[in-house]
Amino acid sequence: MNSTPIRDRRALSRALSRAGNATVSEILRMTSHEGKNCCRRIGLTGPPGAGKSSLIAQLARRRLRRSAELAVVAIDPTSPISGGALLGDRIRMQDIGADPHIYIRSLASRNSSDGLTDNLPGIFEIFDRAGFAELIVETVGTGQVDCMVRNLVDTTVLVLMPGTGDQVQAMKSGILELADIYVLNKADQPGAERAAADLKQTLRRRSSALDSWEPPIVLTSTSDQGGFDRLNDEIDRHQEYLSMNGSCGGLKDRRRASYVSSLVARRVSEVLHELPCDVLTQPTPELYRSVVAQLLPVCSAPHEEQAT
Ligand SMILES: Nc1nc2c(ncn2[C@@H]2O[C@H](COP(=O)(O)OP(=O)(O)O)[C@@H](O)[C@H]2O)c(=O)[nH]1
Ligand SMILES: [Mg+2]
Repeated sequence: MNSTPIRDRRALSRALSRAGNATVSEILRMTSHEGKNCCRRIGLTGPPGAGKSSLIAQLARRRLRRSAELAVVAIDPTSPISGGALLGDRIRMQDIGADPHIYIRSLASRNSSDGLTDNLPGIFEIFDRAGFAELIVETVGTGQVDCMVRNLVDTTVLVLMPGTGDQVQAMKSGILELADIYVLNKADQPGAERAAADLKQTLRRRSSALDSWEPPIVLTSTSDQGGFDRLNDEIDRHQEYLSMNGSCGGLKDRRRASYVSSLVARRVSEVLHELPCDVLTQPTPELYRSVVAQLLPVCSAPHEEQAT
């Protein structure tokens, strides 16, 4: 595809940092004008080490054939155990990092269980407004974050690998229900075919009453370029499915509702944090009223500003 290189990377980086550190009040001011909201979003999730970053490095060039500019957002846990993961991501993605049409941003999930300290929806909106046609986000595969990410992307890809009981873990945390495409990566390793068959069996039991999309299972491995091509095609097929079924509008409504819900939750914890200690000793109904009273001024701020 004919494309222009990303224009101002430094301005984009600054805007993303501002969004990542913004308070709820600042976020509401930043997002008072709706973005174009037409950036296609693909989420890759799955346990650490399954090969998500390696897959993104392979997928990115293929996606660029469909979009002029591609954003890649890699979210990693902020923990001493996986502290090296961000560096690992950068190494795995360094091949694509030099591409003038690809913008990569690594984010630490900090201590939040839902990834929202990084204001992920706000960060995605910045890519929207900057005119990116497509965005790939990599998240760490632990329950809450995955559920949240599903609310933020169009296509959720769950990446698993053979021989680790990943499917069982995924089932336990409920994420097996949530993916649009399943990838069994490291198909070069023993037990891949077996794991794919088990996964197929498990998915058969999944309720398909909600929609007519049947999630495919794609086997991938660094030693077979064909698997990456198939994954790329399945992503296209899912995006076509969404637009043919008019699901895009519903997805965007769900996305906005989830964003607002997370902002309210975050504002409540901001308010509780700011309250003087003596207010915290009040009986529950009074404390509740104090918190609610503090929420309202922030909600009305953007309108007041627009009116002036
Ligand atoms: N054997 C094999 N190893 C792979 C494959 N894909 C990735 N890896 C390796 O698996 C490790 C974890 O990969 P990474 O992409 O960082 O996983 P992530 O934590 O899910 O992002 C790295 O050492 C990769 O080189 C594959 O297809 N086959
Ligand atoms: Mg990674």
